[in-house]
Amino acid sequence: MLKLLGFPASNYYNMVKMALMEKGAEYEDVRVYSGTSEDYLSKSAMGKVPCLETPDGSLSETSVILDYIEDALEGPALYPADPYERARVRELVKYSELYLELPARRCYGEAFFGSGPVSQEVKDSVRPVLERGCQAVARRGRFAPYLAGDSFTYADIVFLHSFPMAAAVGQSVFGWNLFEELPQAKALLEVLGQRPIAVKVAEDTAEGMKEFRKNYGIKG
Ligand SMILES: N[C@@H](CCC(=O)N[C@@H](CS)C(=O)NCC(=O)O)C(=O)O
Repeated sequence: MLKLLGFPASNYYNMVKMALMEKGAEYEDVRVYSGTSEDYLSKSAMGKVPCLETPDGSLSETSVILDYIEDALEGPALYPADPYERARVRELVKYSELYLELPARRCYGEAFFGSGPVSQEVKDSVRPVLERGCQAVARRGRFAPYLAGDSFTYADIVFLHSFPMAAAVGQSVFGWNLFEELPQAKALLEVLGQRPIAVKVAEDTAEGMKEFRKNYGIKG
């Protein structure tokens, strides 16, 4: 059986978990917080969460795992069949990952974990990337009603677990409302947030966040 290694406070873990749930896949949930042991590095070489153990071996890197899920598992298609449309979904996945989630992540310490303010240098490099990331998603997204068009895809799964984090960073670190940069996000997040699987993942995340804070002695 597939094993998903990670923890529910991780937005990347949640992307893979949501994809597995959307596919109706059976999998074992294995709690891993820290990826520094030799055993874990042999499965996820950068030590990052999530990791998916498959019957053929382990995989890391969320977008790679999502591709594997699509290729290997039964269930509703989460990529369009058409090659160009499929690539377009991957493009939107990359925009969310590289230009929303990753820059915002540099400020997570300040935004979520009370670990002191990020430097002005970091702020100066993060803000323009987030701004352009929002503009790119606004230009290339279709919002009809899903990000890539009329079907729910991996672009939605990755956006759902990237934009809200970036928006929270925007608000708390920059006093900046990212929903003004990407006004279409509000309706999209409402549509996505109503999916029963999204509701379940959000509930588990709230619980997982408490566990994570307790484990790491984080207040708040
Ligand atoms: N590029 C990775 C990013 C995953 C990631 O950053 N995971 C975080 C948890 S949300 C993590 O493992 N952080 C620990 C670390 O970076 O060493 C992916 O796509 O899966």
